[in-house]
Amino acid sequence: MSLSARQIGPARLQVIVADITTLRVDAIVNAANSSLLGGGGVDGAIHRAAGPQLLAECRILHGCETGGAKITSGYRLPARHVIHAVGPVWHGGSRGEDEALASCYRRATELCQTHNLASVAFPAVSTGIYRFPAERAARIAVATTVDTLAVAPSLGLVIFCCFSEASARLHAQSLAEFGDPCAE
Ligand code: AR6
Repeated sequence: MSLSARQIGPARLQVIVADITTLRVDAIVNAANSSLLGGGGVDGAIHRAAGPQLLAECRILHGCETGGAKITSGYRLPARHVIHAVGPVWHGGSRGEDEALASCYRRATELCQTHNLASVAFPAVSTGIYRFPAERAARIAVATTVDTLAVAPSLGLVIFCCFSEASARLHAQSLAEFGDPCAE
């Protein structure tokens, strides 16, 4: 169920509470680490659901820098692709964490355009094991994605797929600052 939705130009932006591995979209975004070789949290869930071929493809990518993103196939997932984005570990905010988090969302959105994808779902990157403060992360996630939509006209649907009601509320609050409310 969509808790909040806005229309920004051709793109509909939604906030939902769901397990991202269940979504049938062109791409789901993974909150990966720089090895791209799997881990816990949403990364573990995505690799479990996609199956071993995902790890095999990740191995040939040779990692990814913090703030970057790389795309693979989705294998057994309902999603066609996985965009592996590497968020920053939170160290208090003075080590470029905001910029690195924004860069993840920007790079992931740009990859959607490069691959002509029409729908994408983001988890709340860095807000779990990497301890980025949730409210600050939600503002950066929404603001950066809205900004980057201008260079990603292929995208008709952007989903902020939250894992808790609290996280969804934060994303909905940020989204309320942009665009026109949609009919639910
Ligand atoms: N669907 C949607 N969101 C989820 C799911 C799911 N199935 N599972 C967790 N979340 P985290 P990080 C939420 O810890 O902070 C891994 O080991 C979760 O509640 O997955 O970026 C990687 O390999 C939180 O809101 O990622 C890295 O080493 C959000 O996803 C490291 O963790 C992100 O939490 C990355 O840490």
